[in-house]
Amino acid sequence: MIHLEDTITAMATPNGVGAISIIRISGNKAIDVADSIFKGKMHITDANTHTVHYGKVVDAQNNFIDDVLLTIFKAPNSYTGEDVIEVSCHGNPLIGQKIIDLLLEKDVRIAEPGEFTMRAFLNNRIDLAQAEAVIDIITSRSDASLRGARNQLDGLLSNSVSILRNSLLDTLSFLELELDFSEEDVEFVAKDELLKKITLIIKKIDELLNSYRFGRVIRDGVNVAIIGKPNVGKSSLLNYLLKESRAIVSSTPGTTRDVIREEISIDGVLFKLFDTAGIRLSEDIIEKEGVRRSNEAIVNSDLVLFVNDVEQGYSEDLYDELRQLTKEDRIITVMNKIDLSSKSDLGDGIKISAKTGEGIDNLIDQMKQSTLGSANYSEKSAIVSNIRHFQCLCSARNSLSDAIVSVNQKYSGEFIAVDLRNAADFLGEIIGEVTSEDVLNNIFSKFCVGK
Ligand SMILES: Nc1nc2c(ncn2[C@@H]2O[C@H](COP(=O)(O)OP(=O)(O)OP(=O)(O)O)[C@@H](O)[C@H]2O)c(=O)[nH]1
Ligand SMILES: [Mg+2]
Repeated sequence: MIHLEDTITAMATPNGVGAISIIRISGNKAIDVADSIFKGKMHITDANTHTVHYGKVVDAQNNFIDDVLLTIFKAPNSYTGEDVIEVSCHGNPLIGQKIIDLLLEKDVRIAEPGEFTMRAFLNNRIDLAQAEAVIDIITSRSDASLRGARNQLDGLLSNSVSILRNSLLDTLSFLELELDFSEEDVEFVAKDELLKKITLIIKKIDELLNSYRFGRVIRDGVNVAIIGKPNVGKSSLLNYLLKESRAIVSSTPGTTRDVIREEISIDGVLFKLFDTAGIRLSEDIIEKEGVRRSNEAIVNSDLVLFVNDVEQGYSEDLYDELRQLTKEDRIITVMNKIDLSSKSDLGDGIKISAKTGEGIDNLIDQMKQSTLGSANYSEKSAIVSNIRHFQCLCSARNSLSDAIVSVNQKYSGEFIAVDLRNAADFLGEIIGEVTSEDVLNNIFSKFCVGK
């Protein structure tokens, strides 16, 4: 249940020792409650919005708890749109907890995870896609994902979706008008005009859908499995990419047994590298388990670097195995150890030496190309990066396809109207114009308490 009338509080900073901790209070009692535990030069009930006040927090017996700075944001100009107080105290969890305990004695309750942001949404400070961007901003681990989340919080996706939805609602209202006059057989919307409009909206939805692959890569990074037979130089390649000697390299085949996970950033995009055990038939229990984990890494990867030793040649049989576990366009074939080879024909694939570094730039280009493609999105492009948004767009698109069938089959306007209404509702779900409480709870429960 959503209780907007409660005043809520939580630590807004991580639990632990730091220079300062911040406690947030939001709701219509926030200012009164804060005033009741605060001794400063003036009562903060008399203070202006967006002002900071120095003073002491004291308990009911006037015992000193800490000296603090208290910041006031009066509704509606606050994060949640309600009266908000932020108390900055010394960064000792004991102090923060004492202050929260004092507040809890005063008809204030602890906030649920994400409840501050949920209130910002319910009070129309931000829409749902923007609220989801807040969690992405907090959890982003690469420059690219941070930029993507910022773009979403700035409303680029929301605007695109709103424009499409409004244009659908416009069309729908004409159609409904026509239905009202159905007796008189007037046509407010010419059917070919209607088809044109729907087709145009589908095209725009497709553009958004197409941005998802890019958006997901930007947001979540790219899982890259380094796969190959034993001793081909997988761990050497990992080390070269990381510019450090992370994995053990040796001339003994079967050196790597477990999956080693490391991250690199290429052009601000996070690539999560998984160095794996060389794949071969083995009776050794540990090695067998290693191979099982290698296969798991393949299944979970967006990209497979299929490493071969040029001297031993390309392993056709392993490629066939790979193809059982992943799609062809996810596999980059790499021919390693070119420094050792005097062959003139080194076969297909990207030729590298994990020892000298030759060809690695090429490989990196190919990794970028395979995941980002020729995507040419600017800072101002609306990009879909969230699977929920992607699914809503797919559903909207399906409803619009149904609408086109209805028009072509000359079904009554009511059928077309239902399809258009569905499409508009699916678009509305993205920005939270149409949303169930379950969806909201599901989204906001992923937040941390205090956000
Ligand atoms: N000359 C040369 N040697 C290489 C190159 N890459 C790897 N090696 C050598 O090949 C041997 C195996 O390298 P690793 O990186 O351990 O191979 P791996 O594929 O991880 O092997 P496993 O973990 O056993 O599956 C080591 O002796 C490396 O020094 C290369 O490009 N050139
Ligand atoms: Mg290895």
